[in-house]
Amino acid sequence: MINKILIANRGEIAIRVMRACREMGIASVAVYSEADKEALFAKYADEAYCIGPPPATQSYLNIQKVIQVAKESGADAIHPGYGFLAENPKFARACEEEGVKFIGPSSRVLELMGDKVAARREMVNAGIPVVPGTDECVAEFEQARGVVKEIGYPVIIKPSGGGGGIGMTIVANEGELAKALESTQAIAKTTFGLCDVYIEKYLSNPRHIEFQLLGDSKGNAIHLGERECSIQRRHQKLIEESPSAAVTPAMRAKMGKLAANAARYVGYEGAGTMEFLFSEGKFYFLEVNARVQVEHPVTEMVTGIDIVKEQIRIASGLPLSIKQEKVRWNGWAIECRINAEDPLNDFVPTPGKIKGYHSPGGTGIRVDSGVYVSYTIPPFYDPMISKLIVWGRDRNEAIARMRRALYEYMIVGIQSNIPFHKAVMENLRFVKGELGTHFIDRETTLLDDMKRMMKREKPLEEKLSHLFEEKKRIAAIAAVAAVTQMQRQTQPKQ
Ligand code: MV4
Repeated sequence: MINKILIANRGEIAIRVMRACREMGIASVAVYSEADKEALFAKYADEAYCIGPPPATQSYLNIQKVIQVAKESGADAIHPGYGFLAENPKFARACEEEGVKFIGPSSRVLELMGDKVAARREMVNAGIPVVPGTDECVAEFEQARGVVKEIGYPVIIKPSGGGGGIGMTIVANEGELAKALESTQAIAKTTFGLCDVYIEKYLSNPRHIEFQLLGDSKGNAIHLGERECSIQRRHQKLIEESPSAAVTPAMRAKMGKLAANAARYVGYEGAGTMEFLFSEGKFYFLEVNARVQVEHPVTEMVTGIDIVKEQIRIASGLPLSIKQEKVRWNGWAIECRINAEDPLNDFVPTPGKIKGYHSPGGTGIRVDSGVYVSYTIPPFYDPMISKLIVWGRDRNEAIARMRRALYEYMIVGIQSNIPFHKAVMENLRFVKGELGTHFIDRETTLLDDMKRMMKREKPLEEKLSHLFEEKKRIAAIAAVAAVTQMQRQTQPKQ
């Protein structure tokens, strides 16, 4: 049994994991960088150790140091969260060799899923539909030409060591092919240390839909349904929901079963996500994310299953706590990632001191965050302030609740992307569920809508400004009354 877990991460996800530990009677150990001495997660843990200077390469990515602290503190297991070392097969292997349980899949599975060409091939063998394309790496121009002859333009060239969109090149015609192949190989080499690339048919404006999976050490694997993550900007997801408005119960059952079978096929242990593109009613496998994801709470809200607890149970050698037939999906959940960034200035990060803070509450609201009043968000890591998750009986209730929550959310001292989320929640196509990965680029009125809404809120800001230290710095205000004209136009029918 696991008695003590070291959390090799920071911010909201570190706290999320420690909360599960607390409920399970497991002690928690935080490791933090010099930039995170005052961070909430370092205070929340039962024990906390500084592991190095602010740059992640010298702290959160220092494999030897993290394992050393695990051993010295007597931790039986390490939870890697997401990002940092979460999908690093070298780290998982080091844990395996040092006798500290890595909470996640084996180093063998991490290696397999990290190689996108190998993962694609494995999924084909497991019976998962993939985008038409290559089943091996493409090194030469003639090879690329041969592939494209079969699948036709447009195509997309992807680095095999990549994932998450980095270094991908879209090719519209043969004139662009040679240069695109060369440049993608070069990016692959500098970014991932491997010049291997592969080619797929390019789908225009597909939806991004992913399935949550859980596999245990007894050979059981189940799915917890899908999440829709189409609202993203520069490969950063901003809004996620579960279920997806595009997925019927029959499709969910069919694809979920296929995905769970594939997890069983590769011997997947832990929580994982199978990402798909969804276009014209069909799913196409993209990649496996072998970790707990940022957006896992929307699945927890609709299934009632604590995914982090399941991860810990699985790592302890226990079977999954629930059978597939017992998984029920209830209602609708939406998550907005609240980032310290300026939506009026091309979303540049705006780290700094939070001078006033009030997070929303009430029925159906969950806020996962690692911040507090007077906390300074350091500039070294990703600028997420919190995740705001709402639950409603149906999508319209969830949207109305998210609007209400966004208007309750007050962050003073730094800019946040809350105004952007308010604009999306009032966007007609969003309300209708007409989503795609190019949603933000194509909804050209979003920025103007946002500016108009910010102007409209000005008088209410004044009304509330005495509640906070700094006048006129209120980024969001607790007045549902502010949701006036514009919101009525797009009010979903209840
Ligand atoms: C694609 C695609 C269209 N067709 N694959 C981006 C994230 C990564 N997980 C996969 N991505 C995509 N893969 C095929 N076959 C469209 C995307 C994509 C995208 C690609 C390049 C630049 C911006 C993009 C934004 C959203 C989705």
